[in-house]
Amino acid sequence: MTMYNPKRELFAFAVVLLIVVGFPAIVFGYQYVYQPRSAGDVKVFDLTAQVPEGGGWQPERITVNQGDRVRLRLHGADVVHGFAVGRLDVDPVVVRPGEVEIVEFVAEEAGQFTFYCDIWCSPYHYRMRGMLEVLSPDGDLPVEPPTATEKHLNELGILVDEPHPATFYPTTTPSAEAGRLLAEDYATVVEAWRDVEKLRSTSSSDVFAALQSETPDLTDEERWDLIAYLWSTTTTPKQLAAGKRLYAKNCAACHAMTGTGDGPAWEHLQDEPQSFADATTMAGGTSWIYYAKTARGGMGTGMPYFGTLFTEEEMWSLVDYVWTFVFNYDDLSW
Ligand code: HEC
Ligand SMILES: [Cu+2]
Repeated sequence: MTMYNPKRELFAFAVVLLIVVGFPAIVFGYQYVYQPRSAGDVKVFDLTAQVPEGGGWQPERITVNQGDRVRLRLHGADVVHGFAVGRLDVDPVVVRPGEVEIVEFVAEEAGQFTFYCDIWCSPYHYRMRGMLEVLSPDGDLPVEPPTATEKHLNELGILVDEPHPATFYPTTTPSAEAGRLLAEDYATVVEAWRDVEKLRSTSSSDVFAALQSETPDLTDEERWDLIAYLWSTTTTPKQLAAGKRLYAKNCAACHAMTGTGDGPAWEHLQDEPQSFADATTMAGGTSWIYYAKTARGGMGTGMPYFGTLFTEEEMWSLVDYVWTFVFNYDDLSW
């Protein structure tokens, strides 16, 4: 005969409890705690696009894991906006009021990526930025290696905000093609200057000063043609075309399509945008100064920063393009 054993009943109860509660807990835990850390999840986010005065992007920060497929449902709340992500291969889309746009991509690279509006939507349009964080498999957010700009600013002590009036500047528009023809007769001088890094860290005013002694029998105008040619050797037509596209979308609202600094948005700004067509200041600055200013932005001047939006190649295409307001490359045989 069996005796009622309270101990045994307790044991049976514990076993049943373990099966009933424990098993789902393990499955649930695996799926919801462990699984999202592994690659290949689909993460869906609703993102509202609104002018910065109305709140900008909501939410402003999105965090996913490396390898996740990210699906963004973009809701247009007020006016037409554009959605773009810097340094990622994601096609920009237009977000219209009252409509929902879907953007989908795989977050292949860990790091921080700025998403922004690429359509002029308000005087404060440039504040319409948010952050996409992609965590590495161990849950870290990799620290970005210092960019070329930061290295250069620190090592060479580039003064981004100092005025840089030129000692020498052209009074007519120098022609790169005229300079190219002259260059054939001044091969040794030209060869010594044909160094991209040297040309990017020297102002054209300083190059002119050096050419005064290196090419004593040229006129000032001819020296400037030679400089326009030297400047053209730091870029390519393809780079300039890319620079022009980026400029039209991101810079022209303030700096104007003509480079003269009086784009439609200039009156909302703290300071007047620089005129890239003004050789008296442009010739006094270096390409590195213009790169650094574009990357870092101004200090409370209204000049936005673009360093987190564009790749280094895109940044240089912009700087190269800005020089076309000073030098004429139009009829150059490249
Ligand atoms: C919202 C207006 C605005 C936009 C957009 C803008 N800028 Fe500017 N930018 C300014 C203002 C204002 C200044 C002058 C004050 C300063 O230097 O900080 C300036 C100055 C500059 C300078 C310094 C020129 C010098 O002589 O030192 C560079 C270079 C420049 N901008 C490049 C760009 C490029 C390239 C873009 C587009 C990718 C751009 N800016 C977009 C407003 C703007
Ligand atoms: Cu906008």
